[in-house]
Order: sequence, then C-alpha cells, then structure tokens
Amino acid sequence: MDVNRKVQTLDEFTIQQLRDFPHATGELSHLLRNLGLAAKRVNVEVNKAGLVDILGDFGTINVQGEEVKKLDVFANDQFTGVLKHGIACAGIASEELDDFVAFGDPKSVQSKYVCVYDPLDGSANIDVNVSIGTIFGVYRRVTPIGTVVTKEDFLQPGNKLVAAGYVVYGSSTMLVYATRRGVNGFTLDPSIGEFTLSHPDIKCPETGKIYSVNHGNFFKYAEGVRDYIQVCQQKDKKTGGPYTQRYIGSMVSDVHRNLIKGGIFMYPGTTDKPAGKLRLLYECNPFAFIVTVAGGKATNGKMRILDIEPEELHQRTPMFIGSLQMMEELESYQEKDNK
Ligand code: P6P
Repeated sequence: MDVNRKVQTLDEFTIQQLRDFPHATGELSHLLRNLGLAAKRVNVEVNKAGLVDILGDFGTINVQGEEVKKLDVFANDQFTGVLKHGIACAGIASEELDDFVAFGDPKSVQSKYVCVYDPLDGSANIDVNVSIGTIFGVYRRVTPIGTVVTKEDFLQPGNKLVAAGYVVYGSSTMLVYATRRGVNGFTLDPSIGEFTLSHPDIKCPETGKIYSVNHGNFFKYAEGVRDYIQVCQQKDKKTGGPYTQRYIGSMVSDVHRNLIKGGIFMYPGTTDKPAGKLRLLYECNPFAFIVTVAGGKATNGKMRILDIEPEELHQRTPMFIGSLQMMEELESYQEKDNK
C-alpha cells in the first residue's frame, strides 16, 4: 500500500533541511519546531477568543479555576515558555516586555541562538474577529556561548538574521518562515494537529496591483509618499493602475497577502510621528528578511530596513515593503523627500 507521503509536516521539513547541512547541530530545527508548538497552543486560544464572555473576561478566574489572561500576554507566555525550556535559545526580546529576558540555566547558556518576537500583533482586532499574527526572528548570539546573553545579542541589524517568520491566525492558521535558502509556508491541519507544507518556495511577485496604507493619515505623509499613493489611484497603462487598496490594519495579514499576490504595504512616518508606529526588531526586520529572501524589498524610505543598526529594543521605523518593481517606483517619488 502506498503511504501518502505528499503531506510533509514542519517537523519533517526542518529535519530534512538538516541533510543539506551535515555539520548542522539541529538547534535551529529544534528552535523552529518549538515556535510551531507555541503557535499551535496560541491558535487554540485565539480561536476561542470570541467566547471570552462565556469563558470569563480577561483578568478573571474562569470556570476551570484558571486565570483568564489577555491573549497577547498568554501568547507571550507560550512563546517564552517553549523557548526557555527548549535547548536552542539563550534568551528572548519581546514586543510585550520592556526588557530582554536572558535564560540563565546551564543548558540555555550553551545555546547559540536568541529570538525576538511580537507574540500577538494586531491583537486589537481580536474582538472583531479580524486575523492576527505572531512575528519572530532568530539571530546567532554575538556574546560567547556559555555566558548569559546581553542586550548586544538583540541589537543586531536585520541583515544578521538567521531565520524569520510569522504565524497568521486567520481563515486557516499558517506558519511561514524564511532562512537564506528560501521561504516556505505551512498550513495547520487540525485533523492531525500538524503544520503541513502547503506553500513551498514562496516568491514575491515582481509587481502587483494592491497597495496597503492607512489613508486616514494621508495629509500627514511626506509629499513623495502622497504623490505615489495618488499614482496608485490613477489609470495608467504603464503601471497598470488604478490599483486596489487593501488595508486590514493587521500587519501580518496585509503583508502576507501582498507577499503571495504581489503588492506594497506602507506604514510611513507622519508629521507628528516621524518614526512611524511599527517596531524595527519585532515587526519590520523579520518581515523585511522574509520578503527580501522571496525577491521583494523593504526600506524605511531612505535605506534598506535590514541595514538599520538598532539602538533601542523598542525603536520604531517607517516601513515600506513589497514587490520589487512597486518599491522601485515608490522610491522614484521619495527622492524629493530625501533631499
Ligand atoms: P493603524 C496593529 O496594531 C499594528 O501594529 C499592525 O499590525 C498594523 O499594520 C498597524 O498597527 C495598523 O496601525 O495606525 O493603521 O491602525
């Protein structure tokens, strides 16, 4: 009997990747499987979020006598817990925590990786049932193995990322991750409780017809950004305009859609918030790595996101990311902003 081997789980995929790197220790594969486990646990709670009135409001004790945590706190606990108790991570920095967390136990200090993540991005959308997500990045530590990690291990530019990925808790739950070898997407099969390879070798289309931006801030954007947005809205045989405007207000969903279909996502700086809203470490660097590996591009309006040298754990940056040709067209309008 032929066993259906077309289904390849995340675990099988990460272990198979090891074959191409005989000297690999398997730590990165172990770390990615840990992240997948935490994502499955978060997925269960996210899917119940609509029942919170039945299960009890956040901060209360539910019928099982358990404290009902805010979902983003719950998600942060899940990712931090699996990584702390795994053998592949020496410490984490989370969008949910003011400072980084060093795992000081004897096993963890021997690990060569650190993780950064936004455990539940877009959580304000939970109560209106809009898709939300987790965003993560993996760095090789810069401090000596065997010592407790320091802030230096987390303040690395995105071009030092070893891997990055995201989970989108949507109509289906997907985990997408990139290494320098490529970007692969896994869809959670609830019948077996496994992430299974559904989108092998994802490439970002060179161009697209979707632009994503919060029009409410339009008059606060720089002139070049406003000019480009108006180009997106006009009929143009060369660019194929007018484009379609799609903006969910959940970065993981907006960027995931544009990665698959082609498009551009913009969260520009504004006159009152020149650095924009999105966090460099937890949101922008991981997505910049993923989209760049897939053939797209990401900048802050002046330089590649991946080349920014971080100075603070929670620093923000303007973010422009998406299909290469659309990014290059945007840049031609931004030249006036950078004079
Ligand atoms: P605005 C969600 O709060 C988030 O951090 C991203 O997921 C999303 O892209 C952005 O903020 C939306 O911000 O200001 O347009 O509501």
